[in-house]
Amino acid sequence: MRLITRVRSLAFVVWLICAGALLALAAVVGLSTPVSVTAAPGDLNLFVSQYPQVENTELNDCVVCHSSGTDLNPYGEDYLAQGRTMDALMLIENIDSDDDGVANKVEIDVALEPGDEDQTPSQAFIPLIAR
Ligand SMILES: [Ca+2]
Ligand SMILES: [Ca+2]
Repeated sequence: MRLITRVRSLAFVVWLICAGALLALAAVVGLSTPVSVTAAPGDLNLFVSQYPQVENTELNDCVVCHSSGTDLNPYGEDYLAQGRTMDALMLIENIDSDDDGVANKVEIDVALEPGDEDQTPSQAFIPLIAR
């Protein structure tokens, strides 16, 4: 009887150690995984509400804020940093999130991605667009 009780106690201790190790592993994996943000349908609806001119363009898509999968592009990061609201969209209109030399709103007006530095309007058209 004593032996059975000891074996059960030992099994319980081993189970506790394994469970603790699994929890520690899960915590390490969780902490080392980059934070990703998934666009809520509300974010895109908000964007299209603010900029209805993009409704039938490629900007009516996750690419506005995401570079790939759930990774945010610079515009998405700025939008997130400002609180993911209509006010956030307006607060980041006049900055150049992707550092391509053109303000976000100017790019949005011509349906180019404000978070993709490889998409920028021709420098010759910028004075006309920015009016
Ligand atoms: Ca830009
Ligand atoms: Ca751009």
